[in-house]
Amino acid sequence: MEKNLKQSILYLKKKEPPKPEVSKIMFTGLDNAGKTSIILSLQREFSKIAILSPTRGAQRRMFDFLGKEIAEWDLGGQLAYRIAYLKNPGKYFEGTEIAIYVIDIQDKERFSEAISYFKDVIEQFKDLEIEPPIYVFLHKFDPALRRSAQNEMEALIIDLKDKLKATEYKEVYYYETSIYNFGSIITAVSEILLNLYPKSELIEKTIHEFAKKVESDGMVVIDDNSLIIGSYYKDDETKHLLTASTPYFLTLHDSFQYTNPIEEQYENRMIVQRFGKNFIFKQITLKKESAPYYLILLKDEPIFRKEDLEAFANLLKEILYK
Ligand SMILES: Nc1nc2c(ncn2[C@@H]2O[C@H](COP(=O)(O)OP(=O)(O)OP(=O)(O)O)[C@@H](O)[C@H]2O)c(=O)[nH]1
Ligand SMILES: [Mg+2]
Repeated sequence: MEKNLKQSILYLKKKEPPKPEVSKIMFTGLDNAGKTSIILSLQREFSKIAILSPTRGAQRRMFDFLGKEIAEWDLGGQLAYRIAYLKNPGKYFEGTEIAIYVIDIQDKERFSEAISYFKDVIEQFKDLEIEPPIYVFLHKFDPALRRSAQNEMEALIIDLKDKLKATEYKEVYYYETSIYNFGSIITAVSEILLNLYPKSELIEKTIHEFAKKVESDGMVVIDDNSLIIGSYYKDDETKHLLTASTPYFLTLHDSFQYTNPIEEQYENRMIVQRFGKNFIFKQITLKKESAPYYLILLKDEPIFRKEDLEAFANLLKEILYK
């Protein structure tokens, strides 16, 4: 089994030499839609979300995703800025590889304005002769709202989708998100970014094999930006348990590190027991001086063999860095 995987890695390495180019990901939408909050929650900067003010103009951040450089653009959505972007599309929209269009679904009064700006954005893409996929985040679909007004919200969303569909833009995809359901944001952004990454299937396979070997019901591998780079889930319930708890494990890990810097030689592991299962959180460093990755495994027994983990980490390293 493992041999096959190694062969696939070798094959892939020959087939696809690494491309060091930068991918531009643009967050856009009206002011107050929640773009900056989404970005900050991925960075686990929760305290900053509470005191957020409107973004001024275009804010850029560079980060690394699986060895690929990502330029993340957060386009402040206040009207004056939107006008400025549309006047100078070359500066703001040029080179967009992925667009994330955020709509506040709690703000019905502004749906028509959101649709109108969506149309403006695709006009810019047309003029620039680019066709990036647009991922529409139907945002602020909070857990409380899901409980109290699920049907009403679903109806609104169907209507919104119909209107966006009428634009006949080729690639539009939808995600329902909320910062109060961090799992929804992590899952959406991870899926979107993994599309950029040709090796993601191999990572998925490697995780699958390891999970089976250590008899785990489910497992996620997360990078330092809270993004899931691969996962295995026995069933939907396991998926829900793991994606819902992932951000909290990361936050807890952050806070321990903050109060008590963990030294390399100590084993960096947390075990939480819940529902008769063990959640094992483990940090792994694949390459010196680069950001760590994190594993969360759901298992009956809170143990696995060190050799199995090492073999897994080595395979992952092969895929990501060689
Ligand atoms: N209920 C709820 N509120 C949210 C959610 N996400 C963001 N907010 C709130 O929405 C407000 C606006 O969020 P921002 O992230 O600043 O919005 P923005 O899209 O960046 O706005 P501009 O920078 O002006 O374009 C803040 O008060 C957030 O706390 C969510 O999922 N649910
Ligand atoms: Mg903002």
